[in-house]
Amino acid sequence: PADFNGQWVMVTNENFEDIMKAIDIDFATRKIACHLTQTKVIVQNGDKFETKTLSTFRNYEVTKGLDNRTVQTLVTWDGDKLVAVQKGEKANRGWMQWIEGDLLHLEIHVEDKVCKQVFKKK
Ligand code: RET
Repeated sequence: PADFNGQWVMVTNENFEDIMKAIDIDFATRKIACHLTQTKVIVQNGDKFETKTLSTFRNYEVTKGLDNRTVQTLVTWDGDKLVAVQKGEKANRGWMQWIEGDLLHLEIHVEDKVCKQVFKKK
């Protein structure tokens, strides 16, 4: 499989606010969160991943939700892309993550909203 190991610093973040709205993150949190430079720390061992999304404001570990909803997450490989399907109350929820050169791409989707994030290897 592809190698995602490392620290990745956000360079672009499109439509993140739409995603936060779609999972009902409150206004005050959204206003702060959409300006954060997020860092992703990934520890990968073959098919085993520990991914943390860090920021000066709040952190996120994939096993814990931000919106208190229960989702059933299934992550699979599509070639060298990681594809997550998150079954739950919100339709079409999940994300896709892949590497191009020294960039990490992450596309997050909920309902009809799509957020595109790009991170650069530190
Ligand atoms: C932050 C800041 C506080 C508010 C919100 C956040 C959202 C984090 C998200 C992370 C998704 C990570 C994924 C990782 C895949 O490997 C930045 C913690 C709402 C949505 C999909």
